[in-house]
Amino acid sequence: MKRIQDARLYGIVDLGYVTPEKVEHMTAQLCAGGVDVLQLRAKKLTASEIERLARLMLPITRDHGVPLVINDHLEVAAAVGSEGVHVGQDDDAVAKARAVVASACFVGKSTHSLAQAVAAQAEGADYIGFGPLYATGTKPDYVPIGLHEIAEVHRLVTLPIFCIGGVNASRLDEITAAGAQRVVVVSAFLLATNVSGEVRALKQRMM
Ligand code: 3NM
Repeated sequence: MKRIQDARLYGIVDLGYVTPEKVEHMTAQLCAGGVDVLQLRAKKLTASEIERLARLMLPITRDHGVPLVINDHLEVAAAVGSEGVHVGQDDDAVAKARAVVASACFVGKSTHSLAQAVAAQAEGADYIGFGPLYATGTKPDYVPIGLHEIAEVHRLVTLPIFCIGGVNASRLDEITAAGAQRVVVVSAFLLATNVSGEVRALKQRMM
């Protein structure tokens, strides 16, 4: 199983883009392309439906040695034994997450400013998301933070930092030039004509 510390490319199966029937196929394509970690994110589904989808994904992700992260739903992460769980700023605290999930389960947290990034590290997160860098249809209500704080967040925070929000192949060079070492890509993968090819091409540029 890959370790979160070694991950550079983070994919998300977001049910805003993928229908439940396509979750297994999408999971297989993202893993085949080479994502290092994969999240299940479904803002509008019930916990039991998310649990059902997680159980479909796990044999595929484990076959590829890719950790599966459950977004928001601590109980689902605990029930299915996922390798990771992810919480947002408005969700449960990291300590609450740790109390619910297994000790081996890593905990990630979304951050949208330098102050939140520093706070998430102090709170004991295992990794952070940092963004949204650009305006994104996946989180339409969030104000983009741009690229200018990427270098500073890497000075202030020693955890793995996954830059997120509007990341795609045509922006990757400016994002890495700004100091990003790890990225999350959602819609640019899920909407690609050739998902595994898109992942593979971007992964090569992250190594
Ligand atoms: N979290 P896309 S931005 C799920 O800034 C998510 O915390 C963000 O999707 C954050 O790659 C985001 O399609 C959406 O822009 C990323």
